Amino acid sequence: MTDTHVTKRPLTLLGLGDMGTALARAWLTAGHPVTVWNRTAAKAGALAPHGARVAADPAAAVAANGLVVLCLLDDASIAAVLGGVDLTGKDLVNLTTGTPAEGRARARWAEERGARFVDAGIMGTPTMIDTPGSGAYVFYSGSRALFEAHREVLEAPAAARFVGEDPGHAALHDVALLSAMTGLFAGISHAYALIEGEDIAPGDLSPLLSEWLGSMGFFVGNAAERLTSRDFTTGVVSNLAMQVAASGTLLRTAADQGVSTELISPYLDLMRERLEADPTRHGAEDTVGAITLLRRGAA
Ligand code: FVH
Repeated sequence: MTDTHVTKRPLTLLGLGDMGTALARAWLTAGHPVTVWNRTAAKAGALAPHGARVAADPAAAVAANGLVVLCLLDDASIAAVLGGVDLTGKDLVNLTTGTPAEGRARARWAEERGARFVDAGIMGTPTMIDTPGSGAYVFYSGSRALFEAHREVLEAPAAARFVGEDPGHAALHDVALLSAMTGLFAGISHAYALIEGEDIAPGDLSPLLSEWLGSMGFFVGNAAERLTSRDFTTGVVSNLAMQVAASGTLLRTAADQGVSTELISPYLDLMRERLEADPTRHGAEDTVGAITLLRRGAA
């Protein structure tokens, strides 16, 4: 008789905030034995009835399994939790949000302690974890061997996207997408502020805004192509000179509506700076050319 029972691989999870708890539940639901530890013990205790094994301290949690996942508040909390813990031979996966520099430093730190390391950036909220169709996924970078060895476990709560062996690149992808989202949210906030006090309900503007932002999504691919070719002028449909002239309308309307321009002015200023540097040449460009001004701090 063949034993068809497949044992799911065990893991340790340190950090049971909103995200850590969602991840723990997903792994438990998928049948993975999970050892947990959390600074506030009650959050770990709450998972015991769901099958989690609760470790008394970080050292015991790390000793329990070869795969150790971190989902803590920030990089400083990793040092607070794992300082002095023996990591020899462990596979560390860091789901804590951090900068690329922190990811690279943590990789060196792990290597010095005899551990393999993968950094990660979670693209999703706790409610999107283990929710089919939510679109949540996680960027991973660092040791490809570690990632491939644990891919099945890592893909249980959300899809996985490995973005290379530079341990800083998961965080860089994460921060790039979150930064774009920040600008998008800023623009949406300004739009809603403009209609406040008028006889236009936010709910009436909402579908128009969604539709418009969707149709402007072409800018993402257009920018990538122009930044790759460094050709900012061929086939331009809305040139920089026109866009800068039109920006006056945006600013005057905001003033008339009593709305601060603080969320949109920096981008409009950047376009104007690009134009004024060489009006004849840059005036015919796509606005993508303004991106070249942003790397002021680069060596
Ligand atoms: N929640 C979200 O929407 C986002 C989605 C994208 C990814 N982020 C990042 O995920 C990390 C964890 O986020 P979280 O939502 O679980 O955060 P909290 O609920 O605030 O839980 C924080 C956990 O970290 C523990 N902790 C904090 N400082 C220390 C410390 N010095 N020593 C030990 N543990 C520490 C905290 O413990 P406790 O307060 O329960 O005792 C929680 O377990 C994060 O990087 C997000 O940016 C989430």
